[in-house]
Parts: sequence; structure tokens; C-alpha cells
Amino acid sequence: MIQADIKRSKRLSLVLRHRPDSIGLTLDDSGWVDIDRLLSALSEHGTHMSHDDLLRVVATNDKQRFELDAPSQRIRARQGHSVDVELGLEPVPPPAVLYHGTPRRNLDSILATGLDRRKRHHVHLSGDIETARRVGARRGDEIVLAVDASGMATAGLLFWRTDNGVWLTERVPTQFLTPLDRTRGDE
Ligand code: HQG
Repeated sequence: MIQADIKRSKRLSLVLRHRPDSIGLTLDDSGWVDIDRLLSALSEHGTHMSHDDLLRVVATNDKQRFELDAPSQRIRARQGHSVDVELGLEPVPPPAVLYHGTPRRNLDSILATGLDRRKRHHVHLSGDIETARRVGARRGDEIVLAVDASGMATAGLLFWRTDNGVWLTERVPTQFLTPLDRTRGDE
């Protein structure tokens, strides 16, 4: 993705996940907003994005963060919101193990209290170690935790999977978490 599109993607993430009010918009209950309204609100707030720019950002986005509705009139973020939206996902059975990457400095706190969703609606988990490692490494020296997803499911905890492959759950209690130690050959 070209640099200017990365900037556009970040702007869209901010508006569609966290601060629609920053450009005078509200999202509907499922997080959708009309594309023409979005583009004119952005323009009124100093960000000029053409319809083609927006379509290209949606199509080429590295994590497929956004989706369009069938007639391509509305757009929403697929996950990661802090504003209140109901994504309409159905719970699905998880694989046996999922992974969560985090900066190493969070480890003691996570092992003491479990994984919390913090500002987002859900805890985000990955299906593979490499993706989890990249997520953790965004903010420093990372550690990957294995999540006993089948144990959680047996305990009645729910999982959702977004269309771009991110696993979501409400929280992960400590007994389902195991830090992976590279030096022990856990990975
Ligand atoms: C940590 C990006 C201490 C948690 C990524 C994480 C992902 C705790 C941070 C998606 C804790 C929250 C989500 C506890 C949780 N004590 N720290 N008890 N419980 N944490 O950004 O998972 O580019 O909300 O480990 O790729 O890092 O936005 O979550 O480090 O898919 O599409 O609190 O965001 O995707 O940080 O990232 P975040 P995340 P996008």
C-alpha cells in the first residue's frame, strides 16, 4: 500500500472505530456509515478523499480492516471499535489453541488478572503465532501467550471470528493462558 493510503487508512480507522464525532458523524447500530456522507464530512474537516481513494484503501488494506455493504453505499470497520456497535457476528467454536501477542512489560499484569479488552469491545486473538508476534511487537519487545480456547469454550466462554480472520472473545482468565518461551522451544 502506498504511503498516502496508509495515512487514509489510519484516518478511516480513527473515524470508523473510535471518533466518528470528530467529523460530526454517528455510526448506525452495526457500525455502518454512508460513504458519500463520510467523504463529505471528511472534506469539511480538511481531509480530501475521493471515492476511488476510499475504494482502493478498502481493497488493498493489509488487514482488510474495512468492509462495504452489498450495493457499496456504506462502509464499516470489521472490528477494533471503541464506540458502541453491534457487529452482528454469531459465536463460533474456536480452534484448540489461539494466540495473543503483547509487549513483554504487560506480562505480569496479564498473568495476575487475565487478558482484558481494555478500550476495545473484545480481546483480539490470532490463529497463528506469527500474527500474534506482529501484534505484540507494535509496541515493543513482545511475548506471545497461548490461549487454551477449547478449555474456554468448554467453560462456556464465547468466541467470534471476523471475516478477516481475527478471533474475538470477551476476556481470557489466567488459567487459560500460557506464555510461550522461545528459548524453551515452545514455538
Ligand atoms: C494488553 C491491531 C496488562 C493487551 C492489532 C494489549 C490487533 C493487558 C493491550 C488489534 C491486560 C490492548 C488489537 C492486563 C490486556 N494487563 N495489559 N490485564 N489485558 N492487556 O491495541 O490486542 O491494526 O486494544 O495485551 O493488529 O494489541 O488496529 O489490543 O497489548 O489485531 O487493525 O492491553 O489491533 O489491529 O491493546 O491489538 P489493543 P491488541 P489494527
